[in-house]
Amino acid sequence: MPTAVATKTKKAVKPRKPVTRKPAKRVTKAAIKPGSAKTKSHDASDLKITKIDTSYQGMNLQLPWTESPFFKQILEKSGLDSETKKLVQAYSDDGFVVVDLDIPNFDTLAQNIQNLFDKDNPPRRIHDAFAFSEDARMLAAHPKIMDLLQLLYQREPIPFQTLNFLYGTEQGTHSDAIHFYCYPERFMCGVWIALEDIDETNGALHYYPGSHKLPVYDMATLGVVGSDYMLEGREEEINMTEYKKYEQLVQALMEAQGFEKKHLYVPKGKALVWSANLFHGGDAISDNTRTRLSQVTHYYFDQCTYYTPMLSDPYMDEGRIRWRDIYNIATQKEVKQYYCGREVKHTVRNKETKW
Ligand SMILES: O=C(O)CCC(=O)C(=O)O
Ligand SMILES: [Fe+2]
Repeated sequence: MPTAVATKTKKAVKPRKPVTRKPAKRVTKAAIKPGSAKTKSHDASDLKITKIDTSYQGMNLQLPWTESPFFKQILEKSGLDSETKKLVQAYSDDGFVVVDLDIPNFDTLAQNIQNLFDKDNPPRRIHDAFAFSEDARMLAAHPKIMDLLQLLYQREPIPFQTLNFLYGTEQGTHSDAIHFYCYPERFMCGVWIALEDIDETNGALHYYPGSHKLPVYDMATLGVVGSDYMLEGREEEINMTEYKKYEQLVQALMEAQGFEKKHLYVPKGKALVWSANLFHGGDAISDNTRTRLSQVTHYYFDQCTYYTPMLSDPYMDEGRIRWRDIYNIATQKEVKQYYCGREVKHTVRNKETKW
């Protein structure tokens, strides 16, 4: 499993055009206690990379074992110690875990990441900072995170993109499975790291425990042909139009199904791992003087195929699937894709190549 973070080679990834907003000072208010709403967290320090037999009655399903219908049986015979069992059980039940990363020199690292943002006209987010920031790359491929994900998925984790935020995103609730997904299903997750204290006023992350157990909804569920936007070169436009319908669906789902909204009020250094279909988003910022420095890394796992659901219609024509080329931030290599153990090659479609 790749844990070492190489320091030399850099991939020329062009960060996306940043969205700018007014600069604000980074103020930490002594009166506000981060983590005051008590977020239970686990210690990620002593995890042993344990290879677990994820089969049940000779069947090894193409699903993360934590999301398998045989999870209980597999966990019982896993041989994991009781603390690790609790952590894995929590991930299976809730779709997330909060962990202490306990990274040395964390303040320097956080400061280095803050320095990536232009002081006078800071972008609200930096896409794929790992390409030019060793700190962002180190966080994305951190051994503690890689070990934890290896445990939870029993496959090699593939960090494939980083997002650094200076401010709260105020992003509507969603499941990442609408943006990037895979087959076999559910082999994807996000790791969100607080690079400064997070509380009620600086736009905390929110999430709905247990919501990962819902089906994966896509644009076609709403009767929308997302691939048309790709064919017509209107990829950006779908976000402003049909995606709003998706956000409305999610709101209605959370309410109708009675999921409880939780907020990640944590001190810097804590990380939340969310599973592929856990619904989450960014809270409103109530204090505009506050930043919310953070990093999200999205991970796939090996032996899968990878695609963008919002622009795909697998059941239309011969199957319109917007495949993704994946670069592994940890190994610094392009990732081979597999279907049931067989290597497969896809063409990443766009307006020119069509289907
Ligand atoms: O940081 C946030 O507020 C949400 C980010 C998010 O949803 C993501 O990166 O997948
Ligand atoms: Fe997300």
